[in-house]
Amino acid sequence: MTLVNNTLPESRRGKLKSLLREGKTVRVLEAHNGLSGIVANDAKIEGALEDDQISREFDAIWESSLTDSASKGHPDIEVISFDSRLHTIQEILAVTHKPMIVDGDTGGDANNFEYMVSKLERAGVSAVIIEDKVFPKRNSLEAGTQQTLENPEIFAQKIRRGKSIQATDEFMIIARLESLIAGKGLDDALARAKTYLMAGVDGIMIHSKSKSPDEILQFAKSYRLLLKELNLDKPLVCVPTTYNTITEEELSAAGFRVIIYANHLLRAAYKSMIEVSKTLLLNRRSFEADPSCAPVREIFQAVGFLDIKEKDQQNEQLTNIPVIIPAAGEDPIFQPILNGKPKAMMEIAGKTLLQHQISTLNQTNLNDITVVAGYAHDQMKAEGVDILKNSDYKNGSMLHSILAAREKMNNGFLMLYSDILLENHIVTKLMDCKEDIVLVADNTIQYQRAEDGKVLDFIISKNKRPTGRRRISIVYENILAKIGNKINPETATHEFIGLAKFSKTGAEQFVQTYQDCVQNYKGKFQEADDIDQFTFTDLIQEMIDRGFVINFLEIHQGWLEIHREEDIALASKFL
Ligand code: SPV
Ligand code: MG
Repeated sequence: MTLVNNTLPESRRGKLKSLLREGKTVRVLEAHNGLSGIVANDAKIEGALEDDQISREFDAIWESSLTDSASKGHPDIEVISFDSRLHTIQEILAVTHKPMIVDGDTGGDANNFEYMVSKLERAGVSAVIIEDKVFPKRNSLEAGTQQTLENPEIFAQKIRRGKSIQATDEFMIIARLESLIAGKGLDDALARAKTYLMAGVDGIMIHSKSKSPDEILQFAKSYRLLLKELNLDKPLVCVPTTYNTITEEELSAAGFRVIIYANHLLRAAYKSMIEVSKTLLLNRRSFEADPSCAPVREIFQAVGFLDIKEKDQQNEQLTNIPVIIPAAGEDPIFQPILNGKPKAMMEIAGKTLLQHQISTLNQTNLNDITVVAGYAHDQMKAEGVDILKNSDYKNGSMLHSILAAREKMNNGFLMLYSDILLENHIVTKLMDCKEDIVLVADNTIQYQRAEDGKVLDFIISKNKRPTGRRRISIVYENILAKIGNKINPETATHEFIGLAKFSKTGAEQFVQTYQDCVQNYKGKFQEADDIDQFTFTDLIQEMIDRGFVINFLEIHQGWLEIHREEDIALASKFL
């Protein structure tokens, strides 16, 4: 998650000074682009270690000239322009919240340095470290490289100019001593430290490429005395790349207040890249390289793509998801009172069944409603809905009517049987479900037997719940194992109420499975005697059998179906 790290320059800039003021030894890790910035910012270990409970992370980020240059395929010789460095710096700042220390190389001349200070401070950087070499410097780590040190007075003047230009008290300018790198010895380093401290620098970094920490430990000892002499308290910084067996604890005890791991993420990435590229060449496929690669999903997680996916799903719910009401069939039970009208036009409590459904849907912001009419379609009338004709309604099941509205399914949809009355909260809860396919399932049959002979769409839940306690769950991890009206009611855990939600992905899976079944099957199919008559629940069962996860939202009552004449009186009461 990267936007969570969003922080303003003024909130970040002072953090390094605060950590130092608290007396903390600041642990810093290098970053050279946005992704490595996220790693440095977010890396954390927590847990038990040798009887201790530990929680460790990095306190700050080092924007290194070596790794910034190398990641651009260039040597570390100040050939990468400051603008390009600033681009990397901004890239890292945009996705992190920890304080940043920038490797300012030599800082250029005093004029250049003033602009550098101004731009870094404005960006929210906490400190810049400049080294006392002559521009264009050479990286310090390679043995035998020619190193030219700057005149200490000229360098001190650069520090004074930088300090005079910064706008806040929070920004720090740290002077990096290259005497040990250039073979000039401890005395030169100490003399320079004194000059720079007197010029007003905020801290000193002593650099070394020795395998042993001895020379920097010796320097630290003398530095302590120097601070005493000058009556100052300025933090000492080290970069233990070559003398890497000394621990943070030992460095801290020697007086170092900032410890920088200056290049490790880039080196780690480079080593892995070489290994993986050779493994691909060797095997001429990627299978063998996979253990050396992070799963794509982990990268998605790190850069915030999974959050985007979730937000998109929320948007999808906010936007008007289409509702499809299949209402094409003829219902002989009600014909005496319907006088040739479709069942959806049945009057209950002063409104048609369809109008009741429309107002429930509208109250949950669902206004894109398509009714699929068949029998007596010219009598199907309602305000604010699209009426789609399925002329072939006699030859198929309700599923075919649902699929007649296929072009409404592209971004997900809701499906509602046409003879169901619902309380609004059921639709609201369904809209909150994030899974790709969710059916609404009533658990009443766990407490009360289904009426004898009544044909219901039974469900068997994958995770059987302990029964006996009445409860309504709005936790959506419920998964279907079976659905159909031929399931033994004794083994059923729920009843499908005729309302379901499909996300964009769920709708794609639903339509593809339907098309595959229609094209490739003949004769008996799931509970249907013939594939031509297969129903919505048959298709859902087929999807379960094919390994798709079908979720259900568990409810307890709050809805009614109009299947028999006596349901009309019940419905009037319900409404
Ligand atoms: C860097 O990381 O760019 C440094 C430290 O300046 S070093 O490479 O050790 O010089
Ligand atoms: Mg550098």
